[in-house]
Order: sequence, then C-alpha cells, then structure tokens
Amino acid sequence: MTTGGVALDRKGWTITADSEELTTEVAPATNAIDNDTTTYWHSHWVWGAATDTPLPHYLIVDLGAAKPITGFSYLPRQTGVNGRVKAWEFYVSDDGVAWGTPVKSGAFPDGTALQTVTF
Ligand SMILES: [Ca+2]
Repeated sequence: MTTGGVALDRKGWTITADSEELTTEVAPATNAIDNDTTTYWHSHWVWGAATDTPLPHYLIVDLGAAKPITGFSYLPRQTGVNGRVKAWEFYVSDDGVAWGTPVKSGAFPDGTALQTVTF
C-alpha cells in the first residue's frame, strides 16, 4: 500500500486469505507482506489433483488503523509461472465487513515485473 507513491510502514499489519498453501509448499498469506521477494503467497493446491480452491481468491490486509491509501504495488512470484495474479479488484473497508464496490480493478500482465497501481 502506498500514499503518494511512498510505501506505508507495514508495522502492525496482519493479513489473511481465503486460501493458502501450507502443506505441498509453505506459501502462507503472510508471505505477501513480509518484504521478502523470495517468498510468496499461493492459494491451496495439490499436484495433479482437482481439489484446488476455485477462483476468485482474496487477501485481506488489516493496516491496524485508518491510513490514506492512494495505490499499491504487487510483485509476482519471481520463480515459477503459476500463482501469479491476473485479474484483480482492490477494495477498502473501515470495519472489515462492508467492502462496497472496488476502488479500482484491472489485470496484470503475465511476468515477474513489479506492478504499481495508483487510484
Ligand atoms: Ca514475500
């Protein structure tokens, strides 16, 4: 999350996801905000099985307090081609219950480049 192009301090943030892989590989939601480009979040999957959690997936980042947000950045996983975000919607909420309509939505290209979005 950014304000005026400057990354917000992640201290105190928590994150949850509808799905995360913790068995086949260790790719929890917390990997998405750990500031480590070698770790990534991945939804649940099982090699060769049809039990993957269906799309869409979501991450919820609790900033711990109200903060002005004017954009965000997304770094796709740097190794491997699966698990990258394609179509996305960005929502905000004051209470974690009411999410309303997306602040912005779009689609990221398939690649490893850092994606930066401004509202
Ligand atoms: Ca990471």
